[in-house]
Amino acid sequence: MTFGLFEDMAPCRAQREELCPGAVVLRSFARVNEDAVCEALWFITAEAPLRHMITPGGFRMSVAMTNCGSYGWVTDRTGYRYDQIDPESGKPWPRMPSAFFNLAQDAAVSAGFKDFEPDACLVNRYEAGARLSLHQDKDERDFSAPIVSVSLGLPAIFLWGGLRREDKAMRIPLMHGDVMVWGGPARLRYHGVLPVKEGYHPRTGPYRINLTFRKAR
Ligand code: MD3
Ligand code: FE
Repeated sequence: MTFGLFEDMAPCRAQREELCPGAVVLRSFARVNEDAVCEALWFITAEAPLRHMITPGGFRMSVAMTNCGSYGWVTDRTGYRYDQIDPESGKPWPRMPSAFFNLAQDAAVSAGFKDFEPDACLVNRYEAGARLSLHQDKDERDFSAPIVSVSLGLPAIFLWGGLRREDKAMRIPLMHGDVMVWGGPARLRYHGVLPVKEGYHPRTGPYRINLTFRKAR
């Protein structure tokens, strides 16, 4: 019995695509422990509900967000920042579950980054039509740490640009369980997500969920 089980699981961590130095896609990497990851996710969103934040320009983001870990990424009319307090509740963000931390650390090691200790996990929830326009992630203090991102639920097309906004972006399909690691020279590249198509996924229902793990401080 167990042999059959392990034969099924082994290929999960085998597929890896190197996009450029510092950027790796680990296909299905998060599926090994997806039960624990999804369960932890519902616990976090119960404590710190997903919400549509307002950008400094006054726009409501189509992606709903929350955080766990010591720091959470927030935006409001005053700007973008990492904050130890959830502005909606006035309380600290939920702790980062060990299933999250271990997944992020394992993925970083697989991509060649030892000693990744994320202190922030941003949870992004995409409903049908939600998108993220091209941007750089620059609010972290130290760009030497990688970013690990985990895709769950509905598929999406990830836009992967260059170091300048005008650089032509490649389109990379991301499926449930895919994990990407971005470090080194890839860390400051522009990126985004095309509008998510309507659908239903047994794990997440009508949504795509993305977890991004960072070293904020
Ligand atoms: C490449 N999230 O939260 S994850 C974000 O799918 C964000 O929700 C997207 O961009 C999402 O900031 C993309 C993949 C990702 C995350 C961070 C990166 C790619 C990156 C940082 C630098 C370069
Ligand atoms: Fe980003």
